[in-house]
Amino acid sequence: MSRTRRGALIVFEGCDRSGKTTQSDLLVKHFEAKHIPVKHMKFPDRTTIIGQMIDSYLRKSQELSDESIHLLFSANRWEFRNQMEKLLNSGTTLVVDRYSFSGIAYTAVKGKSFEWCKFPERGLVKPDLVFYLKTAVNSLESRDDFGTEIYEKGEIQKKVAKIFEEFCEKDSEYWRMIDGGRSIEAVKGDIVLEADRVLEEVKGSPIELLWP
Ligand code: Z5A
Repeated sequence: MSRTRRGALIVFEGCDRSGKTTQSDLLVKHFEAKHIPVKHMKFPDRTTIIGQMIDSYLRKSQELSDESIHLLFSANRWEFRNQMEKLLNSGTTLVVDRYSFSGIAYTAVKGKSFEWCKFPERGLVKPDLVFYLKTAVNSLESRDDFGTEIYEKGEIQKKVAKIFEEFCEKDSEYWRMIDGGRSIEAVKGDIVLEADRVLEEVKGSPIELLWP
């Protein structure tokens, strides 16, 4: 009896304007061209009621405590958790623009402990591959629209970048640091190679959860 091969959970992380949307779109198109079932997702997902509360906070029209906004970001992921697991098990690969690591990084820079930040993420699906698009913050500030939302400040982005780099070092078996300062095509080339490889690798392996 043939069993459906599972899809892979591939996440893009990075600072604001580092090219996550651009590269995750290109990766989705790459899989579509190969007729691989794929779904593009993005966190925060601003379409839900929780997502709309997050949107108001990011646009500075609603004030929230650090704890409340952290839990809302996490709850936004939990809204999609079961759907994500189902899609992966049915063979669909998920390409996700920001995930739990953004949740941890953007709250940790406000001074909350890592353990506190991680706790609400426990039990979400663990990515098979995370791309960290590393780009000099000074160059991001000149990209379109930088500076409109609450975290879009050079100082915050630099601290967040440091936390992503720590993840790359610590969890190197599924994190890949990609030099995002090159041309869009050059960045895509590296990503596609790694992503094709991971799709093959996960075929026989079970879905894992954050964090054991
Ligand atoms: N946040 C949080 O606190 N907690 C959480 O749990 C989560 C998020 C999930 C909104 O996230 C904020 O929420 C975010 C973290 C926080 N705050 N900050 N900072 P978001 O994902 O909705 O928004 P964003 O990070 O600001 O994403 P973005 O604006 O969509 O940026 P991007 O996707 O990384 O970049 P892009 O749209 O692909 O590219 C930006 C521009 O650069 C565009 O004009 C491109 O054409 C250009 N670009 C892209 N690649 C290149 C290269 N290689 N060279 C030159 N130019 C390029």
